[in-house]
Amino acid sequence: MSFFKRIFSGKQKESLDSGLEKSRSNVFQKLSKVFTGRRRVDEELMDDLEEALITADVGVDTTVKILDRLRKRVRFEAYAEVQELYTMLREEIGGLFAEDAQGSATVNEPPLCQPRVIMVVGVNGVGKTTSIGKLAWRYNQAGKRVLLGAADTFRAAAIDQLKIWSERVGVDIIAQHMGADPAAVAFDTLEAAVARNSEVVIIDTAGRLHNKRGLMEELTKIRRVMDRIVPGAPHEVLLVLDGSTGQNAVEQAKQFTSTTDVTGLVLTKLDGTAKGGVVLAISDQLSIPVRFIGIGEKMEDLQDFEVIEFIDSLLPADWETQNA
Ligand SMILES: Nc1nc2c(ncn2[C@@H]2O[C@H](COP(=O)(O)OP(=O)(O)O)[C@@H](O)[C@H]2O)c(=O)[nH]1
Ligand SMILES: [Mg+2]
Repeated sequence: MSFFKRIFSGKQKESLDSGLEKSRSNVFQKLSKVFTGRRRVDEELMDDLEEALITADVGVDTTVKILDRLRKRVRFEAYAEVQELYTMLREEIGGLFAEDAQGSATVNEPPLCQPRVIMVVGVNGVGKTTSIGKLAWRYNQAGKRVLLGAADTFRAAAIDQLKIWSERVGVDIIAQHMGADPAAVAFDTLEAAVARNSEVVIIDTAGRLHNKRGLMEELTKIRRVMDRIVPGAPHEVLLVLDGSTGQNAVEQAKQFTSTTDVTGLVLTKLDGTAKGGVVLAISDQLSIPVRFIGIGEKMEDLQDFEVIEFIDSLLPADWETQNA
């Protein structure tokens, strides 16, 4: 039995499409410039395509990988019409990520231990608390008993924000006063989870930069305390990244994951940006899987990241007809 439905429903695809609207039109605009008025695939066109993908936030390294494959194919097939190149592009990107995604196929595995403890980390304002609310909603919808822990005690507003989400979703929350020791809140939350027989615990944390030593040590302390109550906790550490920051999100992910054990990534705010191509860069560049993407501010707006659906949405198969 899996936690969430594995199959992508038509409704999910629809919201993914509308969430990625800005990114898609950005990619289209860039590709149109490459393809318009040209009939033959030559090296100049390939260079332009390369540049288009890089500036669509797919990033240099990932673009180079895709273009290498495409160049080999174009060379091998000796002659290619510009029309065919879009199809080839989709195929090669799809192939690249389908291979990469194989190792991360455990996205929706059921919990192995109870309670399953998820700790959420990342810098300020990226969407941690919002993603926790959405995630709590999904677990709640899946019939799980969820408990939230407000371990971001830095600002009173942060605690209130999580409380509002807990009410909206209809799940319990453990919170203390502003300025309380985050590790103590995590401790209380796990104790309560054990007592209440909660199935999923999600711990919010204060925004921190990977290079702020004191704050990073605080994370270690929170972990240690949780492990004492529920051995092995946290079972998941989700790093939240703001997708609208494009390549900065890639850098942030690289730096954060080099100092903290992170098990999965959450990319938020893809609805408000044309930089959605960055998701491809991140899932190619990091060995940690992108688990969820945020495509809006509503409860339902957190989706599993499914690479094939994502590519389909960013580069639809019927682009030719749409743009004829
Ligand atoms: N449009 C959009 N806004 C989001 C998304 N995720 C978070 N936000 C907004 O980003 C802002 C910061 O989110 P918050 O959860 O407080 O960030 P935190 O500081 O990391 O906890 C809020 O205004 C959220 O509503 C998303 O997927 N799409
Ligand atoms: Mg927050």
